[in-house]
Amino acid sequence: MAFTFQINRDVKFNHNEGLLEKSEKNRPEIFKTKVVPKRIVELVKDEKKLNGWGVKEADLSPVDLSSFGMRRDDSLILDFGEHCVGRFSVNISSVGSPMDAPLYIRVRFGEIPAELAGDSASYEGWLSKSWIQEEYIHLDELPAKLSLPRRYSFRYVELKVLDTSPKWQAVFEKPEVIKETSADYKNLKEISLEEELKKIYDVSVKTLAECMQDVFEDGPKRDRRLWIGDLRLQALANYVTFDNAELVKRCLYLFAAMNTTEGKIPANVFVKPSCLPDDTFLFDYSLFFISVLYDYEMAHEDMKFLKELFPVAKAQMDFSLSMVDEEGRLVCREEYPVFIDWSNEFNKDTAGQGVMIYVLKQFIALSKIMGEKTDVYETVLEKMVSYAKKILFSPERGMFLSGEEQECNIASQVWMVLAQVMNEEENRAIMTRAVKELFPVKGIATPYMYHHVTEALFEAGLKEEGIRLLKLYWGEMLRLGADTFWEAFEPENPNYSPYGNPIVSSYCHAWSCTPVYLIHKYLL
Ligand code: RAM
Repeated sequence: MAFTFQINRDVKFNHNEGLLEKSEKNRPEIFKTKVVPKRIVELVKDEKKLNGWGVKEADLSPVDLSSFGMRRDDSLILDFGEHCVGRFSVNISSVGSPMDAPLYIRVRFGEIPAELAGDSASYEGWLSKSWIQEEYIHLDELPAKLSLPRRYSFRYVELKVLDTSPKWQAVFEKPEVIKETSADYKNLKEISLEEELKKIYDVSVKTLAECMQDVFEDGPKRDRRLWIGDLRLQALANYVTFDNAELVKRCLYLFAAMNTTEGKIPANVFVKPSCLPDDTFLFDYSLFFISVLYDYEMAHEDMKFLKELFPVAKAQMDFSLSMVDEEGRLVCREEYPVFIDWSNEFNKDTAGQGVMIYVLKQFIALSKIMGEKTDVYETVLEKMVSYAKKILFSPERGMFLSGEEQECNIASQVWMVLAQVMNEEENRAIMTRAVKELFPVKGIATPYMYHHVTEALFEAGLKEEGIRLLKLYWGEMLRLGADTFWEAFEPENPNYSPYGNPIVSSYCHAWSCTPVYLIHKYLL
């Protein structure tokens, strides 16, 4: 795991009130629906499920709750039958003698069973433990309706009585969640597909919907925030499903309003309690602002919007050009890393060059729509492509190499293919080699990178390989029990968590929602 915190307190940000107002005008409607638990379950060890935990139906059912008094250390797990993002409430009363002590309970929320099997006290990971969805609550008076103010992301809710008194028991009734999403299911069209792909399709739609909130969040459990790398993929998946154009606009306005005075777009922004950019910068994420704008234009031609945001896109591109040397080589800086994937175990120079070429082409296309001159950009593009072809491509290996060690990794092939540096036939040959020599992919835990690998296979015309990877990667998450697709999954090491403990991992994560986009683009 190599994603590290950045602290860049000296960076000066713009705060364009006009653009922020526009982002506000595009704030989405939040649709709310009530869901009640479908059953009560118990945790069971199950090696076939993620982290070795599954559930089985308990003898008690939700309708029996009103006659079930709970005393010290009693607990139960409510199963809502689907992944939910929303607000939880439950009515609690006491039975027996008068309530001679407060009720003390613990409420835990889990997207997967394993989260409830863990003990939060043992968590020592580098990510804040404040993300653990667990509350300790005192109630002095019963009956009461407990309505938790936070929004949670879960399928399972564990209610545990830490103490009552020997004289009375607590009774829980009418547990419910009011689910929240800005995805309008009315816009979703039915499609027909063979069974396994349809299941993958449906779960990726659900993943997307759960992440569509007031902004496109990366994960409704964590980080509950607008990250541009996730946004780019969500927007693509959104156009072929819910098609909430305003939500994409809102997110683009937010980034555009809060770039740095040098023109750099931050990797993520906060919107609560007020709009604030994060002082984290990833080279490729910044560039993807242009990509999201380009994709938006392709999906919803909107000249007025493009005119508003083009100067911000141009500032980002002009800043990025300063990182390209005379030969056409992208020279990245340590304080502005290329992300590509969480892993830092491989060299990212060539992949970074591929991303820059990919985005530069989109920027030139946008400039042409704007009627702007493009010669400066075309010159750099030519140089970058020629550097890639002459220096980075190895005719002997039939693939691209990266860094001083001349490393041949999957990310380089993928981004050079996505950037269409070579022609169709060459791309096909490159990905065919990659499949032969670099598959099965190892050491990659993000669906984000797996998305790009799969897309590169389709782009190179290797349809069967693309389908195989879709089924292998996203299909395997389903086999391990996924209701929504995860933030991290390393097929060769399924129980891997980037944080050393599943309780802070996100099991509904935007950057894994892309099968729906890939299926629409390449298979329907
Ligand atoms: C993590 C999140 C987010 C991603 C960044 C780079 O914090 O998973 O989705 O975009 O990494």
